[in-house]
Amino acid sequence: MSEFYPTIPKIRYEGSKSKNPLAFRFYNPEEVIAGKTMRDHLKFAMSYWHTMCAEGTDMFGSGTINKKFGAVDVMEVAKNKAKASFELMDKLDIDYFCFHDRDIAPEGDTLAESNERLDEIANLIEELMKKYNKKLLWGTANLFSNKRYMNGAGTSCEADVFAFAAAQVKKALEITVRLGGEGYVFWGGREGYETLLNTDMALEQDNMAKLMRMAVDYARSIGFTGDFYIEPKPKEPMKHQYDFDVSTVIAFLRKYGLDKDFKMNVEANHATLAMHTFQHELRVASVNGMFGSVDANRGDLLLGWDTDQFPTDVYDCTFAMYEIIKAGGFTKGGLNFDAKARRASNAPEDVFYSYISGMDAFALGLKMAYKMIDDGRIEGFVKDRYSSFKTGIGAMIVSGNADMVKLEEYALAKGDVQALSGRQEYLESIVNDILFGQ
Ligand code: XLS
Ligand code: NI
Ligand code: NI
Repeated sequence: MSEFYPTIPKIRYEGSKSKNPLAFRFYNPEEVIAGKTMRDHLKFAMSYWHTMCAEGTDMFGSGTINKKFGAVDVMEVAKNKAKASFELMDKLDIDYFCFHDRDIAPEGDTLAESNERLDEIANLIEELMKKYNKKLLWGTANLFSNKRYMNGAGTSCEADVFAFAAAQVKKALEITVRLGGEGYVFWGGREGYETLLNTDMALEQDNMAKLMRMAVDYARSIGFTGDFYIEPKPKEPMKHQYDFDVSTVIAFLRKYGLDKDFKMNVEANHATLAMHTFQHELRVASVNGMFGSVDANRGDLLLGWDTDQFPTDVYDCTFAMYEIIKAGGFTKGGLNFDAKARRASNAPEDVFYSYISGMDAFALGLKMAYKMIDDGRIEGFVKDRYSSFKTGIGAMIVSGNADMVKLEEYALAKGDVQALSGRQEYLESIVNDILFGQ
């Protein structure tokens, strides 16, 4: 069989001394850490849209990266993309992938034609999954590219558009179930508004919740046992998106009684767009019992949009893995590289260098996060910092046995109290010691 990446060999672990750019230096899939292989801890996934579809277009220029895979006819291109994607996953030893309906098959002139095309490509993907032993982490519907969704999909001001979106979600769910998907994602790209002058926010949000309820009910009725996720993002493409950040989404889910049906798919670059850290968003999801999956990437401090760069910052990866481990690790979720090579990184091998850089960075993050946990100094410090809530007046507060009168009595008797140092710099240097000390 002819290859789409003939110059790329299977990428193998060669250890940190290797200078081979087409090798892993830190990601050793079968290495066991805390009772689990790195492969199972990290559950890496390929994003179909960036990897197979993104051609390097930007606001000022056309594509720089050829993703036609030697074909001309749109369906032939789609088939070649499918084949190339499995070759790529095989060579990179990535077990999972994620897609939007329109990534795998181009939209037709009618919904019926689009659905037929989807079925045709899904047949091929099903075969390839068996052949290469790959799994679907999650599926989703693209409810943002077509111009019919310019005012939103589930939050559109027009019922026909809502109905069309629902039909698209139904089909995407069917394909996800058929391919054994472990999850289904809602990312509300156009679910928001540009100006309140033309927007009925209350109705839009009620309708969005209805679409989600219908989707959950339908999916369960056709045997979907995976997790549903919402992927928060504050803006882009809309000025304001309803799924702003994890906290906002949790409030939405609770308001509509959907909080037992959804978890979070947290994306690093979306966190930073919301003026949070990746770690913050993971922590908020985790403390609310809603941690699910991750879209790994990074933004650029100097740019205010979703640059979707491959994650290579080891501190970020370490703190992210620290949160993920503390949240119990991935169950049905995984680590999807929602990331793309830069526009100017346009040679076929660049996509391999990109994935290798991200996979190695997260492998390091995993190792370092366990080093932090095993070291115990950080956790010990936090425990100690809150120790006054273990006994005496603190224990009364925690158990709900304090009231305003008792607390005033206590405070009056004390006369004054002193707060303790937070020791941020000391803790940051401990982290460096754990990461780089011998
Ligand atoms: C866009 C989102 C998108 C979702 C899937 O910013 O990250 O790619 O992950 O619809
Ligand atoms: Ni994403
Ligand atoms: Ni994104």
